[in-house]
Amino acid sequence: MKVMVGIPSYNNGDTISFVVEQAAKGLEKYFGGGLVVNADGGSSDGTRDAVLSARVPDGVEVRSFVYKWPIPGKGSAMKELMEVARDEGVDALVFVDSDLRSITPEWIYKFAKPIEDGYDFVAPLYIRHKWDGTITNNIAYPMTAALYGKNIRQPIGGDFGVSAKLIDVYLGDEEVWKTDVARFGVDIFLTTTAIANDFRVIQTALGLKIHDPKDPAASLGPMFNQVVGTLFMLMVRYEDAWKEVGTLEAVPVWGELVKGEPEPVKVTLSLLKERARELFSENEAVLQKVLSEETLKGVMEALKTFEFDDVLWSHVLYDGAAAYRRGILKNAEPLIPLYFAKTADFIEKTMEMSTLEAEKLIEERARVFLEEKTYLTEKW
Ligand SMILES: Nc1nc2c(ncn2[C@@H]2O[C@H](COP(=O)(O)OP(=O)(O)O)[C@@H](O)[C@H]2O)c(=O)[nH]1
Ligand SMILES: [Mg+2]
Repeated sequence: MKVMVGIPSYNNGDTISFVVEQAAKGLEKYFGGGLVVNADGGSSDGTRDAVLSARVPDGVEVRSFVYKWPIPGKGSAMKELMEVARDEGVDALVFVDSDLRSITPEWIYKFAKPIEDGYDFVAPLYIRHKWDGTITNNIAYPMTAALYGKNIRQPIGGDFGVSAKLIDVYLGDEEVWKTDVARFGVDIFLTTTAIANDFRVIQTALGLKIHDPKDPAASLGPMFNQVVGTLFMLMVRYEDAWKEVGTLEAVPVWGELVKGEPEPVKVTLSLLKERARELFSENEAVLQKVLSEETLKGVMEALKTFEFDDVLWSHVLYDGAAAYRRGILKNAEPLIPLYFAKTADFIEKTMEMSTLEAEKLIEERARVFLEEKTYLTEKW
């Protein structure tokens, strides 16, 4: 089987050579060699030199290029990595992030082998610190579960295995790459496209995910906007794939998940609260049009106490999706303050919990989103 590892990067000079080396070892050990390709966004910190000077075994070829697609972002890098994979006629493309510090050679096997076994899309299943992945835990996971009925725990984990057949579908629609799919919308696009088109999907058990984490209030606003905007766009496109779904289906897991407590992620709670209130005031006029009267009332109360339950949160996202469909909401930006408020609630509730205990709350959230789905279908 011909396997390629694709690595998007932008200023990851400190971490990327480790990723290249682990990937190359995996290719050599499990597939007798292969191709590692880096698509860079024009880094100024020597990222590409770090890639090209990584020490890799014989039989592994390493390439690095700066993508040409005019939108700067992770998605543009992944688009052009898929074009390379298609031109090279690879059977499986494995995407891994360039800031991963817990990747091992086995990860490459775990992403590529299920493709050989007939799967088209391999989602990662790893343990992340309870405060890492707040967009995953608050939005991407419960929304994907409730809408499409697939229990994929890490729909935007960032690392994926994809088949050649699926690559053709991703690249088939040029227009979509002119949207936030070219940025951080890419992960939810890859996952949703695979499930909505009934491709064979599996999760692969990887252990811990350790990477350069982000403090939500300081740096996750734009990412939220790109992920949620793309999710709403895909809801319109794939309406027929989710509207009738009323149950949550388990998605098979390849391998065994190892347990462990990941290194702590720092979150500034006071900044989340402060930014939630500030940005809410700035966006209040549009939110009055987007949210139902009851949801708006709940949200205003939540901004006082930072008690923000899952029913209310699901209504915020469902109101947002319906407003997006009607053109009342052009993008997800006005919802950022509510994501911050919901995240503040989660941080406070899980302050004393282990990651495993916090995990139970997140699973419960997916169930609530599914129960509340009629709220969405009535408004849609
Ligand atoms: N080429 C390119 N890669 C990017 C860009 N932004 C992020 N990436 C890469 O996408 C991957 C995930 O980004 P990261 O910031 O770690 O996001 P997170 O882990 O999802 O919070 C990393 O490998 C980044 O280098 C970009 O603008 N251009
Ligand atoms: Mg990262």
